[in-house]
Amino acid sequence: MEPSLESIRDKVSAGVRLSEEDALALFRSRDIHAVGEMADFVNRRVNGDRVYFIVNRHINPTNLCVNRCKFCAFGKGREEPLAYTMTMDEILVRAEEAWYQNATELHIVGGLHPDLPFDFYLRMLRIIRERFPGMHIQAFTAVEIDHFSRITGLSLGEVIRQLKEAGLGSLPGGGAEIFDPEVRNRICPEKISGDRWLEVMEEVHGAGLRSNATMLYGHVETLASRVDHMRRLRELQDRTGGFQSFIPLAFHPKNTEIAKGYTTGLTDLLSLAVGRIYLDNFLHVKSFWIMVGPRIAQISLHFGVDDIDGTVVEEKITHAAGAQTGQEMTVAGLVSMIRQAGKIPVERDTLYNVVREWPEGETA
Ligand code: V47
Repeated sequence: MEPSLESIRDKVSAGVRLSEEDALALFRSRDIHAVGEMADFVNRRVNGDRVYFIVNRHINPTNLCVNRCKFCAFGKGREEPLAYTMTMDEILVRAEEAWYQNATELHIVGGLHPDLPFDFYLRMLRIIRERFPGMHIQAFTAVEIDHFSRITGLSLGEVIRQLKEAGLGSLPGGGAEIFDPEVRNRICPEKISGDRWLEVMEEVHGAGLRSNATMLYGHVETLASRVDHMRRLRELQDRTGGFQSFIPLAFHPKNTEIAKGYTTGLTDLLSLAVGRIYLDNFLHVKSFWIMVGPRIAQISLHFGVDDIDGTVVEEKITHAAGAQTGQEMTVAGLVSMIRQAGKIPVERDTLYNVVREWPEGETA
């Protein structure tokens, strides 16, 4: 083991919280086995051998976006040929498909549309809740919540109250990117600040809703800015306890304004493992197989990850940026991937209630 990792391993074994310097040393390490072993140790203490997955469906109602983030290939201006906005019926057809596929969650996020009114989103939530009761609606990034507050003039608290009343169940973790203002100004100068993202999440948690947290890596960020990002997440989680899972997102460069290659397997595994070790107040660390690929997602189950998201079905954001993965994973595929890794597959709902366990021998 690299000598610099020994004192960190002692802290991890004793359950002592890591410092930012420790996290940096882990990111700099090339002793992937040692880092993986620590992450696995921490994960097992919390989740044992259980690995969660969810039967869900992503819906992206519009790619029109008033922001022009340089890392994003999904967002479009009104005049661009690939711009689209789904009708309510198009959204509902997707929700209905999900319902018939026994999905327990709809994951709905989109661009900041220049003129769709807040009422459209409230109506969407109400209709989905009415027609497909029991399906949890996880929708709108913190960036969209801020947008709703700006277009309506309502406070964050009031926006969240109305969304919750209409059927919003929780928030996904998108839009976090990297909080460090220097990096953020280079990759998404028009987007809300990191402080604002955290402020929205604090309000969301205060309103009794859970959310996730993401970190976009593999672009122009520094290792120190990744650690800073995770530090701010850990601090907020200490205050609210409202985050359910941490999801590092691997940057995809195609059709974006950031000239970079794809991330490597080593960077992907380190990001997941360091997240698991440093974020000692997050119960779940999730591999989004769409972004890291099913192979790394499977191996990551030995690097601190306890959750693979999900059946998905249709994915537009990463695929606009050159994702090589498919868009759908079957339950049988997820179960076998988890089992092959020597773990116990557990289908969960959005709030990590167990829907079904898949003990050895049972096939999907
Ligand atoms: O907010 C945009 C990222 C996010 C690119 O909460 C890109 O459970 C890579 O947040 N390359 C949307 N990433 C996806 C997201 C998510 C996904 C799965 C699960 C959950 C969850 C959340 O994707 C955006 C942005 O951070 N993104 N462009 C790109 N070129």
